[in-house]
Amino acid sequence: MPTFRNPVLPGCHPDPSICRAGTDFYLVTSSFAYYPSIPLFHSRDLVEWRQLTHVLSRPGQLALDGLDVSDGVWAPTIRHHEGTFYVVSTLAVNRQGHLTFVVTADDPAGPWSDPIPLEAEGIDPSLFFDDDGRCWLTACRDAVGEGGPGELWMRELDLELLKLVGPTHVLWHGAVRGAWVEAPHLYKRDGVYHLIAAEGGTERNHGVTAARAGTITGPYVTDPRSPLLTHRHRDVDEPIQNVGHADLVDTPDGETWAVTLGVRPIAGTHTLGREVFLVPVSWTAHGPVFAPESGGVRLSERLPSMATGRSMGPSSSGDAAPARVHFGEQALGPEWYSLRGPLGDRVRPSAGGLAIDLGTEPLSSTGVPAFIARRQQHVRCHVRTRISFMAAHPAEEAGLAVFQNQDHYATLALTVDENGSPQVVLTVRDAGTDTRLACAPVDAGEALVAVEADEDGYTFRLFGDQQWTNLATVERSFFSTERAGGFVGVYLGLYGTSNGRAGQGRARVHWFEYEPRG
Ligand code: 6LW
Repeated sequence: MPTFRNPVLPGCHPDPSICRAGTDFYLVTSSFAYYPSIPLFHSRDLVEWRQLTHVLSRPGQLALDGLDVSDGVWAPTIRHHEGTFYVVSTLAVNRQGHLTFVVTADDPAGPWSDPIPLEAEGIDPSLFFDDDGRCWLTACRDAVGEGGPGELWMRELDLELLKLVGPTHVLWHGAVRGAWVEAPHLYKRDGVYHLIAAEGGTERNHGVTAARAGTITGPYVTDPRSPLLTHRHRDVDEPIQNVGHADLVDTPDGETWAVTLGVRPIAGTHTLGREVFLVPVSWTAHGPVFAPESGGVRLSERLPSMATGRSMGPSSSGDAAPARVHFGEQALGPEWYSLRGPLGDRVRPSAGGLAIDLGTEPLSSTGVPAFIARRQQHVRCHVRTRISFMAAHPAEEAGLAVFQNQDHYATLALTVDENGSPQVVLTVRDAGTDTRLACAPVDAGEALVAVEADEDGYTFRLFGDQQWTNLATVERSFFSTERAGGFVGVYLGLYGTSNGRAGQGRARVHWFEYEPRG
């Protein structure tokens, strides 16, 4: 039987939502404090995904400044209705305030509108278009009167005004009250409204639960088969864990598939973040059945029927990324992000390579440091880069970063010592405290540096005297989400900072290479 490899989107792509327009599928994921916001992918077969654009990519559309990396844009939903694409999402502000918004586009490749705020409480908004043309927004909020998890509610969205109207309908409190019911999506099948949700929190207890009703406003009755999909009961050594937060789509030839998030831990920790897995769904009189043959999410899954007969690549989309980027004058690809806002000219491709004007803000700031990064998408991979930089002061540095969040990362940077001699320094920041792990002299402000990652650790390397030297290895679990906290996986990138000093330092990155290793 022809198969494909899961995850279909490797690396940090949590909270997937999917829709179909004709024979085209579109998928969006959370982007947190990374900028641009809300990556949007296109596929014709559900397996091979190509990034089309970002939904929010103009300066000033969202205020991400000051936010923790795991705050920002959470759990967008994408829907297509009568020629218009809609994305609803939430801006999480220091995990306390939540601002829900909607954006629209005629073409998913853009332009997308500016965000229009909606008076919606809570997180994880979704849209459902009923047969009568009315649109309903569902979302999750703290249970009223309980101040805790969780309650799914619904209100009508006036599509002309893009405004919530009419009363709030409380739909459901989950299969287990108090188990963090969130990520609601509503579907209608054979006259029955099916509400599916995530429950159990986005860690080991995560799962997909369901309820159903004969009328849209309810009452919703818990599907006694809940959880419909979970790996919480599985051995901790299973390759895929924490599955949940699913969205369903029907193919033109009548199959249903779910996209869901999951992680691939090693010895109990994961570094790649929550990734997108594709799961077959069948329908019975009781509702959707996830993974009817295997009962769970698999690394190797049967191809969607519309994809059989097409020649599929050996593995999933993430492996198609270009290995070495030379940073000519053309714009950076969509796989590159900054933190909390655009960098303007501060980091720019140029004929001589990527020019990084040192920012005063360090990577530990919650502003917009001079930093660009891409997701780590393979446990076994390496990054290499050649950087020229002559620091004017030991506080100035530029180099490679393995980044989890502003309190938890490692840098391998070119700088100078107290005597002004160039050196490469490896520093680890753990829960906000910096520790220098290694340093080595280099010639005249130029270095070839690398990080090699595998199941055990991240080895930081320096090239000199015709060979690579290992400076130190940081254990892999240090960079895990379990250790760092929050909702994201590792990003690998390039940065330059003067650590608060005034100055005009500029680093030049000749090339950057990201390559999976077998
Ligand atoms: C997302 C929500 C969640 O909105 O994490 O734990 C949030 N659950 O569903 C960010 O991914």
